[in-house]
Amino acid sequence: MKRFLAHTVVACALAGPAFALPVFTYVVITKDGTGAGTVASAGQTSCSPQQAQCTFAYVGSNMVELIATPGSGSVFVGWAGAGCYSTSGKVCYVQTGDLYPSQTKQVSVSFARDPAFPDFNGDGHPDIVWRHVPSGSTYLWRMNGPSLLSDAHMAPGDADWKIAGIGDFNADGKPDLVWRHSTYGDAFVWYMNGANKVSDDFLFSLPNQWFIEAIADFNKDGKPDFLLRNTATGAARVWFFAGKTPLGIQSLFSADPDWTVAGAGDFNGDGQPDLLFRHATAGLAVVWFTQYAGGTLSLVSASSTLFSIDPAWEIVQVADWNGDGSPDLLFRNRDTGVVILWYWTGTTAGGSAFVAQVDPEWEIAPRR
Ligand SMILES: [Ca+2]
Ligand SMILES: [Ca+2]
Ligand SMILES: [Ca+2]
Ligand SMILES: [Ca+2]
Repeated sequence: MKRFLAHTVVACALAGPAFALPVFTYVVITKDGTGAGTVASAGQTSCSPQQAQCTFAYVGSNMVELIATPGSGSVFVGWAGAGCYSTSGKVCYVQTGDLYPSQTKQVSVSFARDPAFPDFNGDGHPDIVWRHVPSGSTYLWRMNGPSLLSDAHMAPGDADWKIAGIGDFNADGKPDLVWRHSTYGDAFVWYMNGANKVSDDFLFSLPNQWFIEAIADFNKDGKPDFLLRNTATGAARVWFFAGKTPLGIQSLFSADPDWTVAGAGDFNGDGQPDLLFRHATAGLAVVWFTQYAGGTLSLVSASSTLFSIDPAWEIVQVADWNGDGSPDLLFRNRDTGVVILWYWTGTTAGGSAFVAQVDPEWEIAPRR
């Protein structure tokens, strides 16, 4: 036996002065849900969005952190499995063992597709929908970050019909357009395949003083919901939908109508869309974090002021443009037509990029 070991690689390991069998904790990470994301851990190769399962190996008796980050167009849902000693938001803590034999711990992480993500060609990058205000004609810009890839005509349009929202209402992974009649308040959804209309459905009819301020999945059922705001009173209601079918409606807040919701996005990374408020004349911006519990959506706390800039710079889209799991802000100067992308990590500002300058006769949809 001794002679046999002497001729193997194993013998080298066994012959060392600190004789010990290496003991590992293998953490098997399984990903589920309709979305995608990465899992990373200090000193380990990360688990890419394409991998459905990964295994990390750890030595020793430690508490290690697994950090989940949703990919573009996805949101983090949660951790499960006996392998997590505890969890804190997107982090799962795993206690590694030091007793022979090596052990395996199972955890699973779930990511869901964000039904409000405006990616029309499925490349993981948000795109821009332009509407010519005088004629209603609509074009798609397929984007790669701030760079235009290609464009396509979407709809001949009608000046009376405005695009009031973008969201995936038939759960085929492709964003659809919500149209609203500017006089009668009727709302229809156009199911889209990229830039092409496939079919449509009636959604609702409400007086136009109730306008659609944001579309997001507020109750985490994977289906887009409406944030409706009364222009006169500032009252806000959330109307949950299952595709084209209305579910319950609830009050959310009432605020000075000068405080508008510029968009919804998950600014604290808990998977729940938050509301970005902007003051129409002062230009201040603040995030209110939301929580959905017991069948009710509520605003739980506010961030400090994100920025205060000239309100001529309007926020026209809130979406993750660089794939780091945190929403970024697309700004448009209503006077010059310049479009700028401003990257954010949560509520911390990052760099910016010039996108385009387009005649202000063209608006970035949706607009009120
Ligand atoms: Ca769709
Ligand atoms: Ca929903
Ligand atoms: Ca959130
Ligand atoms: Ca981002």
